[in-house]
Amino acid sequence: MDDLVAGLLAGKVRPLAKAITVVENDRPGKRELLKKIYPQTGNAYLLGITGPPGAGKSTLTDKVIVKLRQQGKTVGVIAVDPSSPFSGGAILGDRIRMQQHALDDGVFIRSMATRSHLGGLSKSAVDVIHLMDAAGKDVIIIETVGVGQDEVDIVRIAKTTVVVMVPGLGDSVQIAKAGVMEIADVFAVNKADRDGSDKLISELRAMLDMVKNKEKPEIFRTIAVDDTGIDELVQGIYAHGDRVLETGLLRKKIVEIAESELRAYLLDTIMERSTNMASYEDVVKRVADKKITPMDGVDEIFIGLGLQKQN
Ligand SMILES: Nc1nc2c(ncn2[C@@H]2O[C@H](COP(=O)(O)OP(=O)(O)O)[C@@H](O)[C@H]2O)c(=O)[nH]1
Ligand SMILES: [Mg+2]
Repeated sequence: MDDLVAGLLAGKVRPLAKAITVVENDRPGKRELLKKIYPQTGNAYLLGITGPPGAGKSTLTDKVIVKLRQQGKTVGVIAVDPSSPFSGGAILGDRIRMQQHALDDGVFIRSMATRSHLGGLSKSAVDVIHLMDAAGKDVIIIETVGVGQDEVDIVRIAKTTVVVMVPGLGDSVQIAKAGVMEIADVFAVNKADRDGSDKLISELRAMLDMVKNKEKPEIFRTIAVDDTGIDELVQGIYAHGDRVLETGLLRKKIVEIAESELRAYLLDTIMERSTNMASYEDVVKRVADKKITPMDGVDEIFIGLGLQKQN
């Protein structure tokens, strides 16, 4: 364990890969490992990249990595694929799209399927972020598909979130979906080589005009496949990051992240302990049979767990 932690903190590739396996597979030692590295986290720039499937997120990520490497920054990437862990299709695609970095020790890419869990952050994704952070990655890119709540939540922990959009996917639907307006710090209108990007941008602007109490995100036009607009996008990302720092929002965000992490663990812990209780099934059955209300069921479970019932 000590060797693993030392290697990880020194930024070595193998220990990081090993530590990620421990965390993802819930191996023994996970808790101790996270405890040891946790004080060393909080230094990476967490960058969320989200948007609909096929928007070009992985291609864009790949191009952003190139820029960051040119600036001498080390990069971690977590590509979260919510599709079936058995299909592997998108994960394979990510590997292919980012494989130019396979031999670069300054880039660590991990694709993972989201596990089924009860709402909130995908804990293992967050734990993997902590590991990469402790391993000294300067920037950690979290690529998620902007569909489910899990993905939105993962992106919530990012300092800057880029929402990738493409023309012709039913623009207003795209824009209205999944609280895109709330989560976007920066927009990338990708596939600008295709028709309709002007229309998409003007629709976006119109939507943004209606959003109050929030800084208007900058919109960048990109063609990820031929590296167009990537410099500007990276600059826009850093400009946003600087504003977050200046406005003192970072501390607020850090506390929010801590809170949502705590919440995810709290929920998981309660669920794990509850479902391990002998009477759990019985409580479920009685709720199903309308014998007790779910509220009363919760009281019973809490009492069973030795938690005091509130008045
Ligand atoms: N025409 C065009 N195709 C693109 C562009 N960016 C990405 N693509 C293509 O769109 C497809 C999906 O890209 P990918 O990065 O896997 O999308 P993701 O699902 O959002 O990660 C791939 O075939 C890319 O080559 C672009 O700017 N223009
Ligand atoms: Mg992808």
